[in-house]
Amino acid sequence: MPALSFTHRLPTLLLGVLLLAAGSAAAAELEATDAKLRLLPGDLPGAGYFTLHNNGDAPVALTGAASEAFDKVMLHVSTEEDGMADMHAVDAVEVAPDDAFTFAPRGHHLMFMQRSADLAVGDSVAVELEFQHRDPLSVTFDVVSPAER
Ligand SMILES: [Cu+2]
Repeated sequence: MPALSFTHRLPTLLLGVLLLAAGSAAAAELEATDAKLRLLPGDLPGAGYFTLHNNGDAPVALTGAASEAFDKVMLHVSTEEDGMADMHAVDAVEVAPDDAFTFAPRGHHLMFMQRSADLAVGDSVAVELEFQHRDPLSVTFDVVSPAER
């Protein structure tokens, strides 16, 4: 029944048009949601988690990140071999069009090293996500305690 399926698709189409009208197409193409920085005490590195949404029509490759509050930010992935937790650096994370990639505990994360600014739980931190062949994306990370999620 073509008429019925058209009716069902209509609200989605309308929503898409409204979203495009609300913001610039460039801003909506790539977005990071649920960005959190898990702060550890002292000089211990913090871990960043977020979901990167690629709403565009070309793949994107996240190649790094930077923040004024830390001297160094790295892309890491956690691994577990023979019950031993470890982590190593990742060169890039690719996200296909219409796909999303989640950085989460025990998986990929941003490693925030060598803190250069005072931070406390409840603060927010500006982080630039860096990509291959495209401008960086500025994302605000909420600073959370290690006990959170
Ligand atoms: Cu790490």
